[in-house]
Amino acid sequence: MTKQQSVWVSRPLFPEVLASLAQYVDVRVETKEAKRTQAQLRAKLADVDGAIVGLSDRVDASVVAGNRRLRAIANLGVGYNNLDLAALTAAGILATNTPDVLTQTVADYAWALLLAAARRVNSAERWLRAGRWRGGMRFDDWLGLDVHGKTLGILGMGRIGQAVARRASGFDMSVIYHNRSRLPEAAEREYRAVWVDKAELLQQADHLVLVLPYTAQSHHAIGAAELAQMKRSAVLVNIARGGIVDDVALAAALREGRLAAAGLDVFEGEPAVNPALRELENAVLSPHIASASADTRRAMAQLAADNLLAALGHGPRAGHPPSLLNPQVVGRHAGET
Ligand code: 8YV
Repeated sequence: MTKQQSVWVSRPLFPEVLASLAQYVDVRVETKEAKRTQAQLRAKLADVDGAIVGLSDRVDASVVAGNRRLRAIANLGVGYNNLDLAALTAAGILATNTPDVLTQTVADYAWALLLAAARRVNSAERWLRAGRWRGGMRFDDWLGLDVHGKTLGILGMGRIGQAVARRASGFDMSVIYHNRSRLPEAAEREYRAVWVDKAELLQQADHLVLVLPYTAQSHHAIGAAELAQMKRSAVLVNIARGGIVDDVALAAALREGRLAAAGLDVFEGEPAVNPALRELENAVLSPHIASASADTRRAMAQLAADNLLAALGHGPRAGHPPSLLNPQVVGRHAGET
């Protein structure tokens, strides 16, 4: 049976998720993830009603200009700096993301990076694999930094920041955070988290985790000046977005011992990674996998599919996508047939 609507899926997804889409719409799936130009994206979206896109797909005004068919864009991620939300809204295109389903998994991963960077896990493993553990290891080799009992700083205290904070109590840590808006008192009590200004956060944190969205305002929120305010013994963890940290300044600070270590899951211009960072033993690097547990990636994909189907008028939530970013568009289509 030919279905009336078509959707484009910009990368391979779990078969069961694709099957749930295919119940209602024709599905065109790419066989591999690729970085596409604006012109290529524009062509892919030219004759579909909706699409599932990811962070490498930059859907801006040039991509949707003149497209009279496209009704919905479902992003595979909670962060949506790859979407020009204002342009999509102006064009009457519904946009959705995948909040909540990844919160705990990403918070777990922040701790994985923090512990690995502080305790030099990756560097030690490389050394062992290279066959260098031949006995005679010194008692004062491989000294790392303690995590328990230290001060955890969190920049950005949304859902993921709060999940990171909650985990700190098991490590008997003090928690300080900076966010545009303070949490309600009850939440601060629950996480034993104290709001401080950004300068104090930088100066006091033994371990600093970045969990803020990437916007024009947060570009290089951690640059040379901010790194200079941090303790030389501090560990920096970025699970948020490349571009929040000035990678050149960070590499210099790590190389010159002005910062002890870093755990980085995101990079400016990824998948390219600054070669200076790749050379550093005190940087733990991973390829943007904080949300990549089997359960969570499945849940993200299913949520994106559910969002898309609902936006296109199908399924149990028809007309009401669970995680809609621009609800004002819904009203605009009311009355249309
Ligand atoms: C990515 C993320 O979506 O949700 C986000 O904002 O950054 C991640 O979950 C995922 O890694 C795919 O690139």
